[in-house]
Amino acid sequence: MKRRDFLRVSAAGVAASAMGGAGLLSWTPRASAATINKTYYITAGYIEQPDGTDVYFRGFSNSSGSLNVPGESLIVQEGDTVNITVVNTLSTSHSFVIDGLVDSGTIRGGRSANLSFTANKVGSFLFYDKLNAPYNRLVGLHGGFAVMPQGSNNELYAGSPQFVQQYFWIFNDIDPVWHDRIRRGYTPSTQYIPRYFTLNGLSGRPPGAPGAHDPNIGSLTDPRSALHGHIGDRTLIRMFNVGKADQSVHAHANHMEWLTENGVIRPDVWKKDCLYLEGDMGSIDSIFPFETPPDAYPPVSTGAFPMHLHTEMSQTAAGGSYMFGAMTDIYFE
Ligand SMILES: [Cu+2]
Repeated sequence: MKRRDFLRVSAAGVAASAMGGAGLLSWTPRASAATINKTYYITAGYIEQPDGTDVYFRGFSNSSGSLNVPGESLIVQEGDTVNITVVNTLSTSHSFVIDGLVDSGTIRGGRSANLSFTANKVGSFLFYDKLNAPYNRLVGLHGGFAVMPQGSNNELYAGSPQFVQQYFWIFNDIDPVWHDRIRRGYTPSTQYIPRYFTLNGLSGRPPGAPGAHDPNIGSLTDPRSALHGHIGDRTLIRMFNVGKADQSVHAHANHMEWLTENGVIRPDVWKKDCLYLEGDMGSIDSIFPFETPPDAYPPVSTGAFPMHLHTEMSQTAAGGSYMFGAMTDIYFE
């Protein structure tokens, strides 16, 4: 791989990618199916981690000069024709796969693929690179894809509990030794030791830390991750775990309505504060109901509450730094 294949992603570069995607995703139903066109550029570069270490990533990016990890999410409607062009700007082979919907096969270095499929399954999906599994996915080649039921703007599937807004939460865990090994074209050969934990590509920056309150650097304020709502703004969260570590997703303030597990609709909707999210592409759909927090005293209807993972390791970076892991905030406005 040549030096020019690499992009140096500074804070400014990350700004461009983070703000390129919508934070709070809305959806307007259409009477008839549409044709959706999207181009992803497979690019590579470095993203600075909370301890200052630059770690190598690859992404499905919005331009040949940016690096988006995860790739920008897409929401389409059942029945839409989806045309996706994947431009592989790297010298390595990659693929673009949405299980059950599309599989590009191998896209060799320097080549492009024009994919077309009908979005004939509703729900939450991951697009990812299935080659060299799981390594290409782990180093950043993944993103969220959703198919809304035809004519609906408030259901996960026909007849599901309803919501008024939706987000993707894509979790990853990062072993920088593996990432560097993949950069050099080898298969990782050491024990997997994740040192960084991300939500939608970013880690927490607690108050006082460099980058705190910067939505392009910290996951606590990233508009793709932090939930914002008023009482009653029921919020669908489409969660994926592209990393290898199993996680427990814990929301404060309200219990979450647990709708699906690994793509399967649950027979009953349970309300839980912790949801078990399997590693290696586990998925969950849940609704955060934005109800008046039942346990706060004195009673409150506004304020910020955390969402974090319940493995202690996932709340750290670089083997120690606490509160620099996979977390965000939930803002009652
Ligand atoms: Cu907790």
